[in-house]
Amino acid sequence: MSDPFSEKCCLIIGAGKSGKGAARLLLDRDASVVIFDENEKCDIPAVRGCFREDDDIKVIKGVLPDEIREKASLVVLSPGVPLDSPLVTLLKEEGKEITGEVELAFVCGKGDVLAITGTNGKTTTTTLLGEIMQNHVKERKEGGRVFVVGNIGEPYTLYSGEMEDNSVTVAEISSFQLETVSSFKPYIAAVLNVTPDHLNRHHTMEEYTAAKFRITENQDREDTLVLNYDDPLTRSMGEETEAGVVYFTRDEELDINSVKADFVHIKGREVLFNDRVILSLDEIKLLGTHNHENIMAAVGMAVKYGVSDRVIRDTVAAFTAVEHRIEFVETVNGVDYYNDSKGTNPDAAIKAVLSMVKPTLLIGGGYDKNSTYDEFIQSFGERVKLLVLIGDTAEKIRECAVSHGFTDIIMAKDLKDAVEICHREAVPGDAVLLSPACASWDMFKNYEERGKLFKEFVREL
Ligand code: UMA
Repeated sequence: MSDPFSEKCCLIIGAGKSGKGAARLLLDRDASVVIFDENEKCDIPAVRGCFREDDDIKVIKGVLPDEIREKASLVVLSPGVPLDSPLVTLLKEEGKEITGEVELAFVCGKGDVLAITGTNGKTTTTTLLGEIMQNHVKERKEGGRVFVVGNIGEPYTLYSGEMEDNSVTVAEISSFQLETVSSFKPYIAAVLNVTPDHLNRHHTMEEYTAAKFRITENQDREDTLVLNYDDPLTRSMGEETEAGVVYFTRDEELDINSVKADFVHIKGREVLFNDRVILSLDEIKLLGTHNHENIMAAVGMAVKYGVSDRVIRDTVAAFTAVEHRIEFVETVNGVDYYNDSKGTNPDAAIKAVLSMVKPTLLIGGGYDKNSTYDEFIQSFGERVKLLVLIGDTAEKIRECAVSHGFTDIIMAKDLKDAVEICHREAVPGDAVLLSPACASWDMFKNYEERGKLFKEFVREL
């Protein structure tokens, strides 16, 4: 059978990681490729430099010439491109075949796909499950490679071409990526939680939740969907999916036999799959009770995949925090510094705040995603002693804090200034936490850059 992408004219929108990954995949399948980026500041030679000289690829920025648009027979959207943007609307009106980077990767990939979505906890759960699967394939007869891809930062398309039938792909999938799937069908999927985020893109919670549900839309009874029973939005997905359901819950009072599904749950200090003890919470190194949910989700997925209890237990016990997620940086003058740059929405930042055991100086603020900050401020309790604000949302968060009676606030010029203010104000025994409750895009390329700079500034103190 001929390759459906061979000699196709493909237009990729967005010259970021996903756009480049999709381009590589399509070029390797003999397509001709145009990458278009709407940002006038896009560095065309740098993007072109990511490819071989003989690759059939053009890079264009600014305004898309009509003839390129007309010639395109397949359009691939990067996750950051909204489906209601003027360009996408025009392409839809013209009847173009439009797909997303994850859908393209799935169609071109091979092997088993384990996919994780949810507002928070995706990166930790994906990384943990990735390590469990690495240890699993090392031991099993058929071997195979494990790919940990997706929203976590490694574009899925970059690896699809390397996948074999015995490959295992562990994919972190965002709501942006799910908006453009059509045949994506993970063997095992998880939706960890759904709380308000990205409402500037999805407009309403209904649309955002519907995007998350798309992770299971092609699953059938041979597949598994792991869901958080304690979150009403994810719990109700269990009634709508065709897949077999595994719930996880932190509610020790819940009678799991009253619900027709498998359960991962906690009894005392033990994590169980139905009646079977898998591991003890005393063995884990991850900070914060919210991580119990991430561990339970990974356990549910791994058990359903057939990983041995021993491999699951040993891997979870050895697992430490992922970069940028309540990551311990250094102790300076008796003050502990934590980098939670991945706290890109109020709910994630609340989890970080609640994990702090010392009086905390909190650095917050960033890009405005139309979030509200009341619950974030209310979570401070006695823990947060000073709030240092940066970025576009600084004033909005300050007003919200003051309306809740929290007035120990300093407005900083930038992240470096915020770190220096905390260094000046903290006393031995305090903690400093960067957990902005906002995306980074007003001041930084992404949350990784924000987190790395934070660590640099701390190490310079
Ligand atoms: N662009 C356009 N037109 C638009 C929008 C963007 O031309 O309408 C261009 C921008 O000018 C830019 C490029 O598209 O040059 C960026 O594309 P992108 O925003 O899709 O970013 P990528 O570099 O491809 O990174 C994406 C994910 N980014 C987003 O979803 C915003 C990364 O997730 C992911 O790691 C990467 O693919 C690999 O899969 C980041 C993220 O912030 C971490 N995700 C959000 C989150 O976790 O909250 C969803």
